[in-house]
Amino acid sequence: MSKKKRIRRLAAALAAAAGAVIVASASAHTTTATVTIRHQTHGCHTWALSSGPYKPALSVQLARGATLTVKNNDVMPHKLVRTSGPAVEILKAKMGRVGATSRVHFTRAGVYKFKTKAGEDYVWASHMKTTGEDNVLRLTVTVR
Ligand SMILES: [Cu+2]
Repeated sequence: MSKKKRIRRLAAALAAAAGAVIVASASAHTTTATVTIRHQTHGCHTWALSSGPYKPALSVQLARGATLTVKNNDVMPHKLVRTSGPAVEILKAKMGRVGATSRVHFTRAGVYKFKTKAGEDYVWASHMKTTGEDNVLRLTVTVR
């Protein structure tokens, strides 16, 4: 095999492996997921699923029995609230300090919708200015 061909094959194998990783993370067999809230100048806050992009609205696919952790790294408190879907307990819904976490354990299949209610900036962060309307963080969790 020529060197060029070998490199091309290697590139194809790497691309296939990368594709497999993406498929695995999106599968319904995911049993834990972490969503992190961050502060940002435009829109005040966004959140991201593991190392994914930060956005105001997220969707997550989980397997039955999975646990979702929400971590608040914003400069203000957030309360996690369910807006629709099956009844489910939210442990420590009020995340009132940097690094506070809230947990939801899903035992039933269904489509759950959540949002957060943001509070006032912590005193030490009250000088921070943001631009645009504050985002309302929304999350759709599909449990199969
Ligand atoms: Cu914020």
